[in-house]
Amino acid sequence: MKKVLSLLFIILIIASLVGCGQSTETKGEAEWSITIETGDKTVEFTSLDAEEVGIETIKATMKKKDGTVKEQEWTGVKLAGVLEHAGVESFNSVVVEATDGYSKEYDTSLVNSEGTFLGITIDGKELGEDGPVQLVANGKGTKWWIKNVDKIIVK
Ligand SMILES: Nc1nc2c(c(=O)[nH]1)N[C@H]1C(S)=C(S)[C@@H](COP(=O)(O)O)O[C@H]1N2
Ligand SMILES: [Mo]
Repeated sequence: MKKVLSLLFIILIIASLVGCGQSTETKGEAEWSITIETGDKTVEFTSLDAEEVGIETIKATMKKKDGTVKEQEWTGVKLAGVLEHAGVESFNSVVVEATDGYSKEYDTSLVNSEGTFLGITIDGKELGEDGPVQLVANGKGTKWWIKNVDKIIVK
């Protein structure tokens, strides 16, 4: 009887180890990835990293050129949280660049603002041709809202 029990115990341990192996494998599938360049290293920031940082629901208002404002409900991760996750401790400014080459430079106060974040969904929907991620700058004009974010360069 003792032999049977210890055999069962060993099988249980092996089964749980195999189970762990599988869960780390499924963790490898990121939906999107952007690049973060710091002075000394280049790292990837993926949808899985975003989940680790913590995806929040944030309301943001865009100032349109005709003077009107548009409020939308976003999910995303704060830019400051992205930088912290990438191990960035200090910076003077951050350049956010899109796949089409469009870019803007954000100063420390704008980067650390609650309303500056990597937006992932807007009003419950994925971003489609503006995505997979868009830089949202709550309260700022449309030129600060960078679609198709490709790279974050820390200066
Ligand atoms: N990737 C990318 N994002 C961008 C731009 C761009 O050229 N490329 N232009 C910006 C500017 S100047 C404006 S006014 C708005 C235009 O957004 P709309 O086409 O949705 O009005 O996108 C902003 N984000
Ligand atoms: Mo613009």
